[in-house]
Amino acid sequence: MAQVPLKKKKRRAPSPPAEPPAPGRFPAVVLCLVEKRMGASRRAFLTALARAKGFRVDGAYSAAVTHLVSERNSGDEVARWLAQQRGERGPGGDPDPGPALLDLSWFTESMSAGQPVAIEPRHRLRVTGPAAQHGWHVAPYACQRRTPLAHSNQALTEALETLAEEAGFSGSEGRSLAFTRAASVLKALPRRLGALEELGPLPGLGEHSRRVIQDVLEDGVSAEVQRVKLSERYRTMKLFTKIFGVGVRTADRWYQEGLRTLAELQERRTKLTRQQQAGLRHYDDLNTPVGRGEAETISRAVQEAVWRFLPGAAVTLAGGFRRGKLHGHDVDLLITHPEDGREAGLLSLLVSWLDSQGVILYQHSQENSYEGPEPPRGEGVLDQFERCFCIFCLAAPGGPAAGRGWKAVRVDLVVAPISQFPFALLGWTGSRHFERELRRFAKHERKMVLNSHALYDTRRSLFLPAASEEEIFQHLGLEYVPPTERNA
Ligand code: 8DG
Ligand code: CA
Ligand code: CA
Repeated sequence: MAQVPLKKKKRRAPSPPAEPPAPGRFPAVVLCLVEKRMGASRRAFLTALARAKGFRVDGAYSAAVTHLVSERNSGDEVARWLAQQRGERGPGGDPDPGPALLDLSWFTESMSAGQPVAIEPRHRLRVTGPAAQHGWHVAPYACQRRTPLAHSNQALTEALETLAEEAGFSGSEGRSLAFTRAASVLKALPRRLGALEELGPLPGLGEHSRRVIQDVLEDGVSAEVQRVKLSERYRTMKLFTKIFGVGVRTADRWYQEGLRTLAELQERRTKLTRQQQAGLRHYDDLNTPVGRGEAETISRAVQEAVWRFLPGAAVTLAGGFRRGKLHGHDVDLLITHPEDGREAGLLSLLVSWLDSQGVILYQHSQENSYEGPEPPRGEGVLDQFERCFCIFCLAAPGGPAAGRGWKAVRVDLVVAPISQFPFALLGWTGSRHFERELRRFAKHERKMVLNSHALYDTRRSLFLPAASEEEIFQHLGLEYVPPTERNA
C-alpha cells in the first residue's frame, strides 16, 4: 500500500536540540524518535513534548537508547535503520538486545499517562527481516523472553538440565549455569528444533551445549547424559540432596565417606540436623509432587488461620503454582497486609496456632533482618523477610498415602510488608533462572540492584518504589512478562 505523501515543507524545520541529554524522571527509559516519515518539525515538536513531561529524549541514536519510536515505518525499515546506526555485523552479531522498536501509539499513550506505559505486543513493530531468516530471534536475557510452561523441546532441555545438575553437584557453578542458560533458550523457542543449524547465533549456547543438542537430535539421546545418569556419584548425590535440609556440600561429604543409601545414612548414625531428621522421616512424601489442589487447600487453610489474628491480611500462592504449574515440590505462600507494619509479629502467632492444631510436623523460622531502606549490598537470592520453613500434615483421604489418611508437604511461609510486596512476589514467583536473569539484567543493563525487597538505582542513588510487578518491569525498561511466561 502506498504511503500518503507528506506535504512539502516550505522551510527547513529545526532539528531537536543536540544538547547533552537531561537524565529525565524515568531513568530506565531513554527515547529516540526516528525522523524518517515523521518529519523534522513533528519530531522536534514531539521531542519537546516528551521532555516537558520529564522524559529523556536523545537527539541521536546511541547504545543508551531503550525505546526507539517511529511513525508510519514498517518494523523492517526501522530495523534496517537501526542496524545502520549500530554498524551491525548481521543478525545476532551483537549481544546487546538493542532498544524496543515501537510504534507512535506507545509514545502517545505514555504522554497522556504522564509516564512510560508498559510495552504491549500491539506497540511493537513487527520485524520479519534478516533475523527471522537466519534462525530464531531470542533475546539474550531470559527476563526479556516469554517462556511458557509447555514447550516443544523437552528431550533437549532435560538432557541439558541433567548436565546442569551434575555440574552443580561437582561445585562447578559456572558450568551449571551455562547448561541452564542453554536449556532456558530452548524453552523459549516457538517450535521443535529439527537441526542445530536452525539455531543460528542464538545467545547463551556454548560449544558443549551445542554438542549435546546435536547428539540428542541425531541419536535421540546423548551418550554423555546417559553416562551421568547411570553414574553412582550422580545417583547418590541426587538421592541425598532430595532430603530436606541437605545441600550439595553435605551430600558430597557423605558420598566421600562412602555412604550410598538412605538406610546406610540411618544405620551409621550419621549426625543429622533436626531439619535433616525431619527430611529423612518424611522422605517419600516430600518427594511426591504436591498437586495444585493440595496447594490451594493449604493456601486456604493458612488464609483462614491468618484472619484469626489479622483480619484483612492476604495470602498469595507464589512459586511454580503461580507460574501455572500443576505440580510442585513445595507450596510457597506470601503473606501481607494492606497497612505497612501491621504484618509484624503475625508469623509466630500463626505458626503457634497451626502447631496447636496438629498441622505442623516440622518448622524453623527466621526473623526479619531487613535493614533497608539502605542501598542493598547484593542481589543474592536469599532475602531477609520473616519466614518459616515448614512441613505440614495435610489430610489426604484418597491420596498416595491413603492408608494413613495424611501426607507431609513442604510449605514456605513468607511475610512481607505491603511496601515491599511487589518485589517479594516477583522474587518468590520464580523460576529461579528467571529471577537470576532479572537481577543480571538490572545490574548490567541498568546499573540497578534488584532483590526481593527493593529496586535501587545506583546511578541516581535512589530507590524506585513500585505498587505492582508491572511497575518494576517498567522501572527496568522491560516488557511485562506475566507469571505464566516466566518458566525460564
Ligand atoms: P517447585 O516448587 O514447583 O518445584 O518450583 P518453584 O516453586 O519454582 O521453586 P522453589 O524452589 O519453591 O522457589 C520458588 C521461588 O522462590 C524461586 O524463584 C526462588 C525463590 N526463593 C526460594 N528461597 C528464597 C529466598 O530465600 N529468597 C528469595 N527472595 N527467594 C527465594 O526458594
Ligand atoms: Ca515451590
Ligand atoms: Ca519454596
